[in-house]
Parts: sequence; C-alpha cells; structure tokens
Amino acid sequence: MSMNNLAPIPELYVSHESALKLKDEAGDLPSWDLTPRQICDLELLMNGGFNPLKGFLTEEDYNGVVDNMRLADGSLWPMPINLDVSEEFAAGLEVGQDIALRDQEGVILAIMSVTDNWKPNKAKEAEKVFGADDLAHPAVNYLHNSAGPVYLGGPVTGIQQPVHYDFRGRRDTPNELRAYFRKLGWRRIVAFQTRNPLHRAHQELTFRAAKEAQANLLIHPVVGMTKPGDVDHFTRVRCYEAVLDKYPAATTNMSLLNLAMRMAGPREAVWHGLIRANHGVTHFIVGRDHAGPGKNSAGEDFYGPYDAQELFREHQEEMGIEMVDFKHMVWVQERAQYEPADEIEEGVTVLNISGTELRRRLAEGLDIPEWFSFPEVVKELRKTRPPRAQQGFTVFLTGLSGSGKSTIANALMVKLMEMGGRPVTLLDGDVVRKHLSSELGFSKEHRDINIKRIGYVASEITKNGGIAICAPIAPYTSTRRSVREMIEAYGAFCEVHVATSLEECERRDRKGLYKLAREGKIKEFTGISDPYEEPANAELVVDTEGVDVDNCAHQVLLKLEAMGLIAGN
Ligand code: PPS
Repeated sequence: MSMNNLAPIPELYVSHESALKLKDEAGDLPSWDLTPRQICDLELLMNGGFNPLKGFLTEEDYNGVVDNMRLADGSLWPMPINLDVSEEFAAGLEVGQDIALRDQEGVILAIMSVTDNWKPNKAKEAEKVFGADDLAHPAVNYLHNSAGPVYLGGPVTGIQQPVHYDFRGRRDTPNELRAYFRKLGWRRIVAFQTRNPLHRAHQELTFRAAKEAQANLLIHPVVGMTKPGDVDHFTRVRCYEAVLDKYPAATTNMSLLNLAMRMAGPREAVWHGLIRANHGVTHFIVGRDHAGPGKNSAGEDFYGPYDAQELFREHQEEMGIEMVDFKHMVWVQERAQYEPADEIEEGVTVLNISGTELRRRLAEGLDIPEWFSFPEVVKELRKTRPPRAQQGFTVFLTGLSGSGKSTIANALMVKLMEMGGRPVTLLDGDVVRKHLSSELGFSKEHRDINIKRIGYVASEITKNGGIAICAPIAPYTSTRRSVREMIEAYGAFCEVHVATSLEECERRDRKGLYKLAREGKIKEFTGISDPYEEPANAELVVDTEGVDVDNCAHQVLLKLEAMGLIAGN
C-alpha cells in the first residue's frame, strides 16, 4: 500500500478534435453559468481529482453519500458533489437532456447529460454531512443561502479545463503530478493540505512527517475556495514559495489544488485523502481538527479534535493512502528549537502564537518573532494586511425606516472626512435606490439584490483602502451576513444596529410613510407589513431615543477606534 502505482487515472475530457466539434454543437444547448464553487468541482471531476466520479452525483448516489458515504456501487465517497440550480432552470429540462456548462465569461467547459433532477432535503444533508443544521457552519450557510434549490445529476463530458492566469506553472492535474513523480522516481510521497500560510511550526512538522514516512514531501495547498476570511491565495502562494527554500533541495515540491473546501472536518479529511490518492500520493498528514469550521452557534466546536483522524484511519486501507498524524509542534525556548508538544518534559518554557494572536499583531503592526515565522513570510503578510488603521473598512448601519440611519451616516462621514487619511463614500438607502437600484421594489428578492449591490460596491471600496458607509434598512440576517463575508475578505466590517423602536419611528414619521403604510397605501412596509430581523451580533447597537445625532456618530467613531480602524497620527 505504501508504494504508489503511477499509471494515469481516467479523466473525463474528450480528444481535442471532438472537443472542437462538441463545443460547436453545444452552442444550441440550454446552458448553465457555473458558480465559482461549481467551477472548482467541475475541474476536479474532469481531471480525475474526484475519481471515481464520472459527473455530478445522481439522486441515488447522492442519497448513498449523504447516508453512509458510499456511491450506489459501494465505492467510498464522503462529499455530495451536485450541480445546484434554480427552479426556473430545472423546470425547462427533460431527463436525458444535454446542457452546456459555462464559466463566468461564457466559455463552454463541459457538456452534462442530465439524468436526474430533484429537490434535496437540505436540512438532512446538513445534519448528515456537516454534523448539524447550523448556519454557523460555512458549508451549511452556503447550502441554505447560496446553493440553488434543485440538484441536477448526470455524466459530464469535458471540453476544456477552466482557465487560470495565476501561478500557471504551479497548477498540476492528477496525471501531471503522477507523471512528475514517475519522472523523478518518487515512490513514497506525503502530502500536506493547507489553507493557511506556512510558519516555522508547519515547516518543522511537514519535514518531520516526510522523514518519518521516508517519503518525499508535496505541499498541496488549496487555492480554490477556503473558509471565508482566510488569507487570499495570491498572498499565501507567495508565502509558500518563500518556505519551499527551507527544505532540503530535491526532497520537496509544491502544487496548487483548485478545490472548493467545505470545512466538513472528518468527512472532509477522507475526501482530501481520496483526492490526494488520485494525485499519486501515498501518505497524507491529518492534524488536530482537520478542516474544522470553527465554533457552532452555541460557541462549541462542531467536531471532536481527533474525529477526522479516526474516520481517516478507519478507511485508509480502502482509500489506498496512509495517514501520518500531525505532531503539534511548539517552540522550546531553552533549546531554541521546535519539538512535538507531547515529548516535552515539565519545566521548560514553551512558546506559541495562536492564529488569533497573529492576526492581532498584523492588524496592529506589532512584532512577529523569527522563532514563529520566516521574515519573508511575515513581509508578504504585512503587504497584504497592513495595520488596520491603514486598511479600508465598511460601516453598515441597519435599522427601520426613519430610525436615523442616514442622519448618523452623514454625521459620521463628515467626522471621518475631517480626520482625513482615507476617502469616504456614503451609500445611503435612498441614494442607492436612485442610482444603483432604481428598478427595484421592496419584495424580499428585490431587497436582497439591493443589499448585495451595496455590499459589492462597499467591498470594492474596502479592498481599495477607502471607507464605505452604508445605510440601508437591510432587514434580513442572511443577506447582511453575506455582505459581511464579501467585505471581510478585504477589511473590517462594522455592523451598527440603529435600534430605534418601531413606535418611535412611527411617532416621528419624518417622511409620512408610516401613515401611508398603516392605511395600506404602501405595501410590504418594513415593520408594518414586512419583517425586520434584528441583528444578534452587531458590533454596535445605538439607541437614538433621547440621544442626539452627534453623540450617536461619536459612539460609532469610538467603536471604530476600539477596532483599531482609526488611530492618532
Ligand atoms: S432595503 O430593504 O434595505 O432594500 O430598503 P432600502 O433600500 O434601505 O430603502 C428604504 C427606503 O425606501 C423607502 N421605502 C420603503 N422602506 C421600507 N419598506 C417599503 N415598502 C418602502 N417603500 C419605500 C423608505 O423611505 C426607506 O428609507 P429610509 O431612509 O430607511 O427611511
């Protein structure tokens, strides 16, 4: 089991000539524009990374995978890989219908024969695959709030690989890696999966794992989709390249994997193992809380710290890949070296910097010692994450109509402009509806589109180092959350609940709209005939009753200061 068989594995691509012909014919087919996650899944389906899958799961395969991690033919497969689509798209399809799968520019990547079309039980999928139907889990949130309501299943015929313009020389299909290992005579290979920058402890543990397994080392980072809020892959790859030099020459290589992670802990570990086995790897490092999604809504871990190792161990024989358990490495000050935490005697000084502490030090521009990370890595991280006081950010005021959002937003804008340093843009509810969303009404669907547009613009402003102040009603929790995710990829998000009560807003009725809403002359009016879901985790709640606007705006400024977003010169 520990030596690899490097024969090529099956891919789903057709020959170049057939691809040209198919592409031509596919122009007339109904076509589906793939989401970023579906593009990742399709790439690994087509290049054999998801072998033995031959397409998106059929209903029978899906049920088997959800219930007991097995396809209908009994093969082990822990993760549902579905083409989730809208009801409108699915309604137009008949069984056996071919559809064209296109990337976001409209390029046809594959043809799929739709054999199955069903509405999944998403709550059950969440429970079985991710362990809980809890929206704090990023994949459960995706399942309920981003994935389409209908799944399509059926075989895929590959026409061309998704195009990547970044790090092209570092991306390898399973068969390219197999050929590379064959050429170099690498017969035992241990892979390290990661979605984080590598620091010294990781370098030590991967090097030890390779020595222990007497294997070559493949650093195999995920560059498809990882956990929202992670360091972007451009920065990470520059960091990995710096770390590669720290290994003995010719023992180690790196390849980038365009996987869309689900953060499914134990099931994810087995999935990762199967994917690596397809890439010709013989050993796989599984650590504490592998692919863990963070805390659940009750503040507890979703999975036990070693659940992933257990499930992997149970299946490794069948998977054809052996687990190397992760050694938790810590710095021993007296001996100035990393050692496995479980081998250290009492009485020595052990140092460690947690992920949270590292983020804090980056955010505040504080020292990051050399025993913790390589200077080249820290330099790259600092370029991407300048201290918070120099980053862009978004203030998102949410509350009922007439709660005072716009007034506070205007006061805040002026105060920030007085301070200077960063450009400020105000995206007020009414103004946005005039310039960005003039065709939209107030149904849930339209409100969501409106808020996502605001979120998109704010995320671009944040990315480019500016300050965006948004002041829409934004009545739905899940939409506010997706805006938060969009923005936190680039900078801080400060959600402010302007918590003026409905009675007070109605009493003020500054625009006379509540009166009209009560009389039924305005439909779907927030608070009267339409819902407002109060934020549970806003960074700040301001109560405008009995407090003047200037003071409310000051409360926001103080919050921004506490978050490290504004600082003295
Ligand atoms: S949402 O839900 O976030 O998309 O709403 P938003 O874009 O902030 O727009 C709210 C402003 O539109 C006016 N208006 C209504 N609000 C709520 N419900 C209904 N049906 C409605 N119809 C018109 C209202 O003036 C809101 O402005 P603000 O500044 O919030 O008072």
